[in-house]
Amino acid sequence: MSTTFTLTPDEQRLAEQYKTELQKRLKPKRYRHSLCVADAAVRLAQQYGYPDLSKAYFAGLLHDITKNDSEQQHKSRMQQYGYQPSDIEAGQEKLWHAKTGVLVLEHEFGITDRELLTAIRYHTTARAGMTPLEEILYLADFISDDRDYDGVQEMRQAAAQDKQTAMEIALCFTITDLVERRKPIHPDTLDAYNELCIKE
Ligand code: DGI
Ligand code: FE
Ligand code: FE
Repeated sequence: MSTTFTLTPDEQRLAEQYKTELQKRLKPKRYRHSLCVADAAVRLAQQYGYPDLSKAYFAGLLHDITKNDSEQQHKSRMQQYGYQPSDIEAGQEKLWHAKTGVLVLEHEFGITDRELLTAIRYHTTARAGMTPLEEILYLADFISDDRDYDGVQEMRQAAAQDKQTAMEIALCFTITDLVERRKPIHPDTLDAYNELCIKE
């Protein structure tokens, strides 16, 4: 599907401000990933009939804003803004950026849009009962142009054909990988997987 999508002049100014901020916070590879996920989120929003393409774009752009923060930065943000990580979260650094990203966007960027914020909060683990934007961001993160893992082509094809199948493949991929590496699986990830299995 073609991407004829343009931001309004106000949104464009905001996007430029966010990009400047992202370039300060992220390594070049992660910055490029953020731009690619923003594009992928717009494409999926168009394919799945999600109406707010700008929101999909901003969710993609901002989703990894704290990804390159240090362990100490994550910990002090969680403490400062009163986020209590669960036991699994506390031991899994990879999960922190989805939570601290939301804290930064809420408290430092003044973003109040709950739909955008929850999409970012659950972009790593997924959860049961995901909103359309949460699913779009979750999948956009898997199929963005910068991704090159084994199986990315099948993942892109699935996302283009059917959202539910794509979610199943993505969750199975993640859970299998975590099991192989003997990593704990976040309950939200298992809830998302179980929900899809039960729906079949
Ligand atoms: O930030 P990205 O690299 O773009 O992607 P992401 O936010 O989806 O993070 C992927 C990482 O998160 C990957 O190393 C696996 C990890 N992860 C995802 N779900 C879980 C998880 N790690 C644990 N321990 N448990 C999970 O349920
Ligand atoms: Fe991420
Ligand atoms: Fe990402």
